[in-house]
Amino acid sequence: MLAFPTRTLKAVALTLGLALPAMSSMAVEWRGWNIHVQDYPVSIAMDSFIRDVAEKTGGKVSGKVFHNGVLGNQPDAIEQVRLGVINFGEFSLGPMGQSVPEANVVSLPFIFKSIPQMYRLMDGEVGEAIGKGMMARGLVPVGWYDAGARSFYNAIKPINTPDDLRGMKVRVMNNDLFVSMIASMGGNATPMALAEVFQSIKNRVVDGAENNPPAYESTNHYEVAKFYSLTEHLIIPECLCVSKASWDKLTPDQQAIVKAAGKRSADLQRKLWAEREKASMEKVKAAGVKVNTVADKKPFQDAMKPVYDKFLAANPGLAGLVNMMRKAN
Ligand code: BDP
Repeated sequence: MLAFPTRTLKAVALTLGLALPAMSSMAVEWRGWNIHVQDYPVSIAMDSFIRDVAEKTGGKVSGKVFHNGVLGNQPDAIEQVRLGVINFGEFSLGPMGQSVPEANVVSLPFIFKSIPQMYRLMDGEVGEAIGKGMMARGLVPVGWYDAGARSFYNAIKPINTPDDLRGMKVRVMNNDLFVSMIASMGGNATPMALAEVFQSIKNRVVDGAENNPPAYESTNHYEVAKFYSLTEHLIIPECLCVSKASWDKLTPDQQAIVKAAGKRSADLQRKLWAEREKASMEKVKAAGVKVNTVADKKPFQDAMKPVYDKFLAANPGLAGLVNMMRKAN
């Protein structure tokens, strides 16, 4: 058999208008989606991931992460990665629930009992079940990142009981579960892209939102919503995901490299996250934010019953997983 260099084959194929099968010897350049600012734990870990991949594949798979959401909002970006238009991204499992039903189990309020428990379950059975759901819908999870716990902030008053949210307009991420979560406490939820939240609070289109300390701080929302109430109602992990379309074009060796780099980047992200959480809390307090802890979370947990009932009625196939998570220590 005659051996032609890949370049020649490619040129011939192009001239003849033929499609070439994916060739592992061809170098690819990936684009990565990220919503966060450049010095955010997620951003640093993603940059390190793609550098690591480039180095270990000898430059065959390299790329660049586009920070600050410049490649579009999160719900759109999830679809773009599913389609392979964008090669990888770091997503909250919150908005991902709209395309991957299994991911919704972590968007049930108070489902995890603590961050260490979330790690344990995500690194085990729960992560596996969600990962399978993602794979079936075009996303390959290569690392579970930490996003701490989300709490309410607003421009009006501290939240101490579910009733304090009555009548309040609260921005939520794009997922029906969060709309019913706010409704169950008598508030009005507005799903909205993160990029619009600052102006919307400033102009009082909404009264507040909810997020973890680093997101509250890095988006400057603390400048316009000065009450931060530590309800910690949602612990939603995040995922570094590769598009299955891009993944399928890699050799098994390259796939192993990408997986290992994803795992290393998650270890780095989790370490950076813990540090940033502390720094963000200090920064917002120094800026005059009134932080209150919520001594009794039970009334909030009790208020979530309709959210669970509705979810389980609509997703009977996920009841086993949800029950397992609720019983887990
Ligand atoms: C942050 C997540 C980010 C979400 C954002 C939001 O890291 O992925 O887009 O919350 O509330 O904590 O939209």
